[in-house]
Amino acid sequence: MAAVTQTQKFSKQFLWGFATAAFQIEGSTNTDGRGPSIWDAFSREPGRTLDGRDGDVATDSYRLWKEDVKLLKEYGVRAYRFSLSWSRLIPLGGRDDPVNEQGIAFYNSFIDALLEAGITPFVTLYHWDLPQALHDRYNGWLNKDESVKDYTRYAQLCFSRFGDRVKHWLTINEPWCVAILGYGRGVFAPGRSSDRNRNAEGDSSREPWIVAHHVILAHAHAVKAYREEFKATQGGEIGITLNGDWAMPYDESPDNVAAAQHALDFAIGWYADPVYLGFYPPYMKEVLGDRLPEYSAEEWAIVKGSSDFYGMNTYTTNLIKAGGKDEFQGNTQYTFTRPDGTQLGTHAHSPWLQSYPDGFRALLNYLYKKYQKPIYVTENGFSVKDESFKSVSEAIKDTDRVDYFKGVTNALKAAVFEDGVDVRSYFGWSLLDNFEWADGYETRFGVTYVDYETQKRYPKDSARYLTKVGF
Ligand code: GBH
Repeated sequence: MAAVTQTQKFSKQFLWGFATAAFQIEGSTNTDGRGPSIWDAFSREPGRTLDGRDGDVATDSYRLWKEDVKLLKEYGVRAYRFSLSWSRLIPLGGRDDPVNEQGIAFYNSFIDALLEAGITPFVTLYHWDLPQALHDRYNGWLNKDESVKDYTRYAQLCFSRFGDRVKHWLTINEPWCVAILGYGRGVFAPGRSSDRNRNAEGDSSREPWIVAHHVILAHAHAVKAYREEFKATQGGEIGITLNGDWAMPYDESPDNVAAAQHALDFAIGWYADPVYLGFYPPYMKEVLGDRLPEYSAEEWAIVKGSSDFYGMNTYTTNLIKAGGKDEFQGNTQYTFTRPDGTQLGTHAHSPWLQSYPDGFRALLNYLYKKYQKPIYVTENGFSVKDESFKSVSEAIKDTDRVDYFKGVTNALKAAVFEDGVDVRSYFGWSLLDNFEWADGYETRFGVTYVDYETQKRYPKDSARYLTKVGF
């Protein structure tokens, strides 16, 4: 691949910035009328997070949001991606439950401050924090009719209260994680799986596929409501955002080449094929049989075409070998070690993450060709190894993260300017170090270091680097 010069620039409309999610930064879980979410209780259970810490304070952004806006201004971003806490807006979550006006007021002030600073709000409706009351009431996402109706009403509330100013909506963040990590592996809230050492309830062979089926439907109904009731007057865009990493055959053997496609089918096609193409990947049907639920004709009509763009969260590339019994990976095996024993890239703190910029470019090309939609890169980032064990002055010299962003932004430019892929945003994950789910606070993804003792924020070199790229 030819080298690309840094002088090529994106258009003024290109939305670059950073991303966060409500539960990972807000804290104040019991303030101003917020109701509990499934992550509140889950993160407080002993053994659920690596460092035993929960989300009750996080980066304290519910209180310190003005500092976050100040940082965004300092970094010169054009856009900021954040999520709304459902249970802050509707504490009990349901369609007939009361709205919390204090929650509405909080996000109103926040959105207004962003706009005043010339920063475009890019809003996620659901980043994994289901209202606890809905889980207690009817088992949350396992209940199709109730969850679809309640989620749609929640989405409508957000469109009606914020849609005069918010023109970029994401329905669901990474449904793969909701289904597999929440209901398959049981490592994320609500913590359900077949593993009785880990979880008291659940069925890993069935629930993930059912939950995903319902989540897609809920997404599709929210989009339908937006298009029918809001789009004409508000003029915004709406879609889903999927996690998915590039999959490369371990070697050129036909089995491994086929396996790489199978890995993509289970990680991405599971959602993208229904939403953009109107069917489930045939390979998934082959593996899961009748455990993969079907939609009725009326449901397919709502699901197919239910995203205005492709929302892409990506972090790494995996080498794929055929075989193994991990159904969640489509019965393929993932590795970072090449046949000659070398590593694909630089190790992050997260065991599942290595840098590999060519994979980022390849994934953009694959998705654009297959789904033929403009792509919004809504998350991409790197956790530097052992960053939590360094002093602040050491940690902010985050060379591995700078190198990662250097590689990826060059790959992005190559995909856009050489390959002709239509990419419209780039959000680095994350504005701040924050609550990294089951990892607690030990794993840091921020371009800003957070000292959790004082809540002081320290820009890292990577923040400066992306500001300089400037897009
Ligand atoms: C994103 O997920 C999230 O949207 C964000 O909230 C999070 O903070 C960020 O990334 C960093 O982790 O080995 O089976 O457990 C990234 C997608 C998919 C990456 C699952 C980790 C682990 C698979 N994630 N993957 S497994």
